[in-house]
Amino acid sequence: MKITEKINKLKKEKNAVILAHNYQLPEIQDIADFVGDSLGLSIEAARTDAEVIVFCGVHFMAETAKILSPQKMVLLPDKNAGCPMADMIDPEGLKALQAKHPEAVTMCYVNTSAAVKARCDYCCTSANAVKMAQKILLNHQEIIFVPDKYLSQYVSAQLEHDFITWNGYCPIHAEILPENIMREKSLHPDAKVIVHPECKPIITDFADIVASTEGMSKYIQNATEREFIIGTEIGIIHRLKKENPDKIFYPATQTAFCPNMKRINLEKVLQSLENLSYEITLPPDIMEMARLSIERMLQTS
Ligand code: CIZ
Ligand code: SF4
Repeated sequence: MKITEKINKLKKEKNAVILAHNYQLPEIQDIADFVGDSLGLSIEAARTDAEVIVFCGVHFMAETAKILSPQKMVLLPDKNAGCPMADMIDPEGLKALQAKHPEAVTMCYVNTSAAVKARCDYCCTSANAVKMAQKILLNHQEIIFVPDKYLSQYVSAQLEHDFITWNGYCPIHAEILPENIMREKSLHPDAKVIVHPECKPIITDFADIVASTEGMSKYIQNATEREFIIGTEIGIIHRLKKENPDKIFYPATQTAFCPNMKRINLEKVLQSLENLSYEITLPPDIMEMARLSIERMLQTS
């Protein structure tokens, strides 16, 4: 039996669903029941009737799914699939920053651990960060926005409001350089440049469109243009090609490759279903405290 058949058979036996992030390997996206960004995957995790969720993404995303579906078993097929950006902040560091700004409310990017989310008032994704901040600003002046300094600079420029920030960033998106974009633009002058807000401001300032991965997918499906230079993790290109067989995609750079996202492969998904590994567990108080900020994130989608 082929490995994909084994996975599908076990999936039925265990009443499991496979969720895959947009940055996962093509074969993982192809076997998944749902492919999306962390916001879409969280919504799907909360909505599914399955008893087991095999979460093909990184650790903080699986934690978010667990918080939204505490009664379900959430599995991460590789226990070392983490996010270096999420690891750049811990609850103690955030607590110290909050102590310096007692009047401020705290918004965290979804790329944070559950323990950090438990100390936050709001959580956002790259798809709704501008909207969330705009809403919060109706009632509050001071916002601590952690941990991504580039996302916070991007939102700050959109809203003309300064945030209290943290020195975190995505090492993959930060490595997308102006010369990469310039090179692709000189080879494909008609291509639209579409980049992620985790990129440095010098990249987001230059781009035609700044969007989350779901934003990119939506924009491109509705676009009349045919060619696109993609400034985000290259895993998304598989999905974009499937959705738009008549359009052409050029990665800004092939080095925009997140090794953590690529840790999961078909063998590990099969093992995960066979052994029900690696189960995500969280202390009940952390889940309870983190849930509020995540529910606010879901309300602003
Ligand atoms: O929110 C997500 O899933 C991430 C990390 C990126 C994006 O834009 O989808
Ligand atoms: Fe984290 Fe960047 Fe990898 Fe996304 S692409 S999981 S933000 S390191």
